[in-house]
Parts: sequence; structure tokens; C-alpha cells
Amino acid sequence: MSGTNGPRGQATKGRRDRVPKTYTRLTHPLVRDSRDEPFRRATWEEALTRTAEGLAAHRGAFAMLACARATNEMNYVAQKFARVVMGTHNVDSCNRTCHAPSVAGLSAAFGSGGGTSSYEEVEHTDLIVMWGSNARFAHPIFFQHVLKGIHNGARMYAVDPRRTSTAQWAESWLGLNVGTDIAMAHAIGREIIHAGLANMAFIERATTGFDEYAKLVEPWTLSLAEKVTGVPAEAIRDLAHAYARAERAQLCWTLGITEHHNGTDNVRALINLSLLTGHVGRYGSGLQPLRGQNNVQGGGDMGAIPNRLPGFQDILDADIRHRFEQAWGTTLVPHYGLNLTEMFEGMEDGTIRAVYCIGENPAQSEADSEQAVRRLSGLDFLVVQDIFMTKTAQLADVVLPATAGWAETDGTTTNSERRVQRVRKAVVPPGEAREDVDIICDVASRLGHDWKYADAEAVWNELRAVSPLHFGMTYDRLDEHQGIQWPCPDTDALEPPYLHGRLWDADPARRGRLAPFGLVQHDPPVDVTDEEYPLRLTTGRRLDSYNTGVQSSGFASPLRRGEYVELCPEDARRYGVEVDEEVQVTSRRGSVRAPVWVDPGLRPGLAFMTMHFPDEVDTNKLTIEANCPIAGTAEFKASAIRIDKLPIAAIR
Ligand SMILES: Nc1nc2c(c(=O)[nH]1)N[C@H]1C(S)=C(S)[C@@H](COP(=O)(O)OP(=O)(O)OC[C@H]3O[C@@H](n4cnc5c(=O)[nH]c(N)nc54)[C@H](O)[C@@H]3O)O[C@H]1N2
Ligand SMILES: Nc1nc2c(c(=O)[nH]1)N[C@H]1C(S)=C(S)[C@@H](COP(=O)(O)OP(=O)(O)OC[C@H]3O[C@@H](n4cnc5c(=O)[nH]c(N)nc54)[C@H](O)[C@@H]3O)O[C@H]1N2
Ligand SMILES: [Mo]
Repeated sequence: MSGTNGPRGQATKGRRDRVPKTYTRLTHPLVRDSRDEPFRRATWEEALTRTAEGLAAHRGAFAMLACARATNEMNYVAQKFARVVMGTHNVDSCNRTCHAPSVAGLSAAFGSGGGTSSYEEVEHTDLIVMWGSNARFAHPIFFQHVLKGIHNGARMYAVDPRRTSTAQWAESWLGLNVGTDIAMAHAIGREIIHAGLANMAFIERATTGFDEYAKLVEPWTLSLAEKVTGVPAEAIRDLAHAYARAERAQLCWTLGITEHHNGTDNVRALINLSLLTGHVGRYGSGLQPLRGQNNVQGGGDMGAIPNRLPGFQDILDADIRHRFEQAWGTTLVPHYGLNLTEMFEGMEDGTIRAVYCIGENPAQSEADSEQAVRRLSGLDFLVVQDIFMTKTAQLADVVLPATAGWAETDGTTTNSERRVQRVRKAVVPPGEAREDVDIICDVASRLGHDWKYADAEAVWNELRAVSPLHFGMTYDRLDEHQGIQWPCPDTDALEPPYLHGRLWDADPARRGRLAPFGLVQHDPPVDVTDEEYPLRLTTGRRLDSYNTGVQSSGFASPLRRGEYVELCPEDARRYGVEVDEEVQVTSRRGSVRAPVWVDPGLRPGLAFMTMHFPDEVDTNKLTIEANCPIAGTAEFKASAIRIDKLPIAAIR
């Protein structure tokens, strides 16, 4: 064992060492003439020219992935590159794999995709519902606000198949079966209506479709919901009454809701509960889809998504398109581009032949990763711009070393309460690494587009001029207010910290568009459990590691214990397996070996793995690429697996 990255502690004593792969920073450009050759070091001049040539040869079959960890300025320039230089809206990011359903669901209900509340409101609310969110591990900063809320007297409920570290702080944990959230939400809705707790004044004033909704949820009695979700009727009733009776309530959700084949429907089922009770558009009451990456909110706001121009403006609107055409001196195609999921399908059918991948590692983060690797390997041209030599970069023709958006670059990022904040260059980047924006501009200039930005602020000011959401946020004001939430249309005023206050306006004219109830149906996971694959596998995160591990595997941590397949004590006994014993884990798509961990927070029939150690255990070989048809997000949270003991000879 290296002594730095190895697992520590009593529980892991005596087991075979599994030292996670460590990554070192990219320090100079790399190129190769064919995929069979190793990479060789190249000058920036050669690498940029090859990139430009490779992309120019595939103008009609191009897709771009932008980085949700890099700055707004970088995302703005990246999407402009796709649209202006390559003439396509095929630009997307890992927003697709996490909160695209939240954006789609919130947009359908309220016309805009942002979370409705600010962080501080969770400190001044009466009820906090953490639904499919392990914020204690995945959003520890937000969770500090939650803890302050609890300290101030708020009650907290957790709805999660696992009794997570977050759920341990809750007054009540509703441990539902994976993929039964709509059943649970509908039963809560029905109970609120039947108990006479619906906020009829708000419903009449601000919503549409209530009668249809009431009819839709009518069959979802508490006892039917108990059968489907596995949660006692009394606990569901208790949450329904607590939510409806609370003066103010925050409903927070994350991937337990979105990473399903019907993620957008799940989101709409939760939004319905806020419409039913009026828990939206007021200070302390709202909806918080906690975004995953430091700047995944900003990436989308900057237009690094295939259906929106910067400022979340619809490509299909001719006036909006025209304004951008004027600003950028170009013509824009009048239809949406391909999202990440469709790009990968396009690699299969030949519509996508070249990819410019900036700060994403889809070779390990996509569901059914063997399929993803095969598709990436089949491209005619792949350029990867990253800070580490990722598995995706290893498949590329050209690798460009970037500076990190965090601490090595000036710019801004936008967090999940829609707050834009400045980030600053504080450390010297390694070797010849260059800023993402400068690299993209250099490729653009080789393809005939000379964009001159003196600094990050110049990019930001160009964005402000085309995005009313951001117009009022000068760099000076961002400093003065320590970050500003969008919308901020005026340079001399600030908007309230929450969205959709207009829904409460007494004047119907100012109330604007009403919020429709979402008429969605319960629909269980695609990958069914049966005799051959009897266990439900759900995947997610731990506190000590980050996503595909590229950025978190390179440091020592006494917390990190590598990958495990986690089972409840009963299942471990049933299969006759022990902590640390290596087993074969198999789904309908692939098979991996992993050691066992026993977690009493799981229920019988449920297994858990992370996505953090794909070089040692590639969990995404197991997951299913069943996508939400509206948002394109895969059902990472529900696969069917079996575990097999290894033959004695296979155990070291
Ligand atoms: N430490 C750490 N923090 C991170 C990350 C990281 O890798 N490490 N990644 C960041 C990113 S990109 C994101 S998107 C966020 C994600 O943040 P979270 O969404 O909080 O993280 P997950 O662990 O993926 O999933 C959350 C919970 O969903 C539950 N769940 C699974 N299936 C279901 C279901 O059917 N219904 C319900 N109600 N719940 C279910 C799981 O048990 C899990 O506890 O975290 C961000 N923060
Ligand atoms: N099984 C399973 N799979 C999942 C999920 C799950 O819950 N379960 N969750 C999904 C989710 S929510 C997400 S968000 C995805 C994440 O999927 P990815 O975004 O593909 O994975 P990351 O490991 O976050 O990769 C980020 C990359 O960005 C690079 N990077 C960081 N900063 C910069 C920068 O400033 N510039 C450049 N150029 N590069 C930079 C890092 O080196 C790293 O290679 O995974 C998805 N996959
Ligand atoms: Mo994410």
C-alpha cells in the first residue's frame, strides 16, 4: 500500500489493498496521428492547428461539451463557438445527467428553470423536506443552512430509500422503494385535499388544472401508497399534514428525483405539492433543486445547452434569435440542437463525427459506460480540453491542458440559489496550461473568427448586453454585494431573493402566466428486478469523493475507503457474504467485481454503489441508459443486479 491513498481504520483491516488511481495535472498539449499510437508532446501551435483542422473537416457533424466546473465566461465563449464558428446548437454538459429534469419541470410550471428560493430562507422556514437528496454529503455548505434552520426550530423530513447521513438529522425518515416518488407525492396531494388543507385561495389565484389534478390523485389512497412505496400510511399522512399546515416550507430535491427515466415527471409531482399549498413565491416557502456542480447553473444560464441562448432565451423565438444574430454577426439555425444523450446516439448513427469535450469525463460518467467508450472511440475526431488526463482524454486525438476554473482563472460562477459570484486567479497554473477562454478563442481564430477579449470582464460585459437576466450585474456590483442573484435586469436595483412572488399579486394583470399542475403518472423503473437480477441497485455519492474521482483521487484521506457494493445486514447474511469480501456484481449490461460493505441504513433488496472509483470498479458498466424523454437524463438511480460469491480460487 502506498501509505497515502489506502483505506484506513478498523473496519477495513486485513482486506486486500485497493489504492485509487491518482491523476496528475496536464502540463502540455498532446497529439497523435492515429489512435493506435501513443500521445506525443506537441507545441500549442501544432495542437491548436490540428484541432482547427479536425473540427473544420466535420462542420455538419459536430458536438461540444462544456464544463460545469469552469466559469460563466468560459461557458459563454464555448456556446458561442458551437453556434457561431460551427453553426450548431449541439452544445451541452453534465447538467443533462443531473438536473435537466428540474429545469424542464420548473420551466413547465413557472416559465423559468431556476430554483425558487435562496439559501438563507432555509434558516427562516418552519419545515424542510429533503426529498431524494443527501445534502449532508453532497451539499455540505447548503446543509449548514439546513442545520441553522433546525436550530431555529424548523422540522425536517427526509424521503430517501436509504437512511442517509442527511436522513439521520430528520424528525421523520420516509424510506420509500426506489422509483416510487410519484406514488408518494400523489398520496400526499390527495391527503391534503381530503383533509381540507389545500390552499384554495392560492390555487384559484395562481394555478390552472386543479380539478384534473384532484381527479388524477384520487386513486392514491394512503393504503395504496403504502403498498407501492413501502412507507407506512401514517408516516405519509404525517408528512402531508406537516407540509400543508406549515406556515413556511422548503421542498428540496436532487438526484433521487431527477435521475430516473421519468425524472421530469417526478419533479412535476413535487412542484404540484407546492401549488396545492401555496409554498412558493414567498419568503421562506419555495422549491430548491440543489444543483450539482459549482457552476452547472451558470453553464445553462450562459447558453451551454442545446435549447437556450444565453440568459435562458428560447432559440425558437425569432425576435430573440434576431437579437443574437445582430450581436454576433451571424445567422443561427432556427431549431434546437442535440442534448448530451442525443449526441451519444448521434455517434452511433453517424450524425456526430467530431466532438470538442471541455472538462467532462463521459467515458466514465455516462450510464452504460462500455457503450459510451465504444461510441467515443468510433469518432473521426475527438479533442479533449481538461486539467487532468482522464479516461475520455485517453481516447482523444488532441489533448489541450487548461487552467482550473477554480483558483487559477478570473471570472464568475453561479450557484444553486442563482447567485453570481466572482472567482479569482490565486495560484499559478502548472506548466503550459492555458485558460479555457483563451484556448477556445485561439481555435476560433484559426477557423476565421477573431474574438478579442482583454479579460474575463470583457466577456462578461458582452454577455450582459445580450442577457436581461444578468444586465444589472457589473463586476463592481458583484463585488459590492458579494454576489447577486438573477434576475438582475437593472444596474441600480436588486430583486427579492425568491422567484415568482408575482403569483401572489392581487392584480391579475401583474400575476402573469399561471402555474399549471403537472398531470403525471406513477411509472416504475425500466430495469425490472426478477429472479435472475433480484437486487435494486441505486448509485450516488459519498462525502469524501467527487464524481468520477478525477479531481478527488489524488489526495490522501482517512475517510476514503474505495468502492464497495453496500448491502443491508439481512441481505449480507442471506448471500453469506462479509464486509470486505469481493463479489461479482452483474446487471443486464455488464459485470464488475467489488468488495462488500454492510450498511444498516439500507433496506432488504436494496444495494448501493458510488461512481467515484471507476478505474478500480466501473459502476457505470452496470447502469442503464433509460432516459427521461423530456430531459434526456438517464436512470442512474435504478438498475437491477445480482451478486455472486467468487469461487475460492478467485479470492486472493
Ligand atoms: N461529496 C460530493 N459532493 C457532490 C458530488 C460528489 O461527487 N461528491 N457531486 C455533485 C453533483 S454533480 C451532484 S449532481 C450532486 C448530487 O447530490 P445528491 O443528489 O444529493 O447525491 P446522490 O448521492 O447522487 O443521490 C441523492 C440520494 O438519492 C437517493 N435516491 C436514490 N433513488 C431514489 C429514489 O428513487 N427516490 C428518492 N426519493 N431518492 C432516491 C439516494 O439514496 C441518495 O441518498 O452532488 C454534488 N456534490
Ligand atoms: N452511476 C452514476 N453515474 C453518474 C451519476 C450518478 O449519480 N451515478 N451522476 C451523474 C452526474 S449528476 C454528473 S454531474 C456526472 C458528472 O460527470 P462528468 O462531468 O463527466 O465527471 P467529472 O468527474 O465531474 O468530470 C469533470 C472533469 O472536468 C475537469 N475540470 C475541472 N475543472 C475544469 C476547468 O476549469 N476546465 C477544464 N477544461 N476542465 C476542468 C476535471 O478534470 C474532470 O475531468 O456524472 C453522472 N454519472
Ligand atoms: Mo451532477
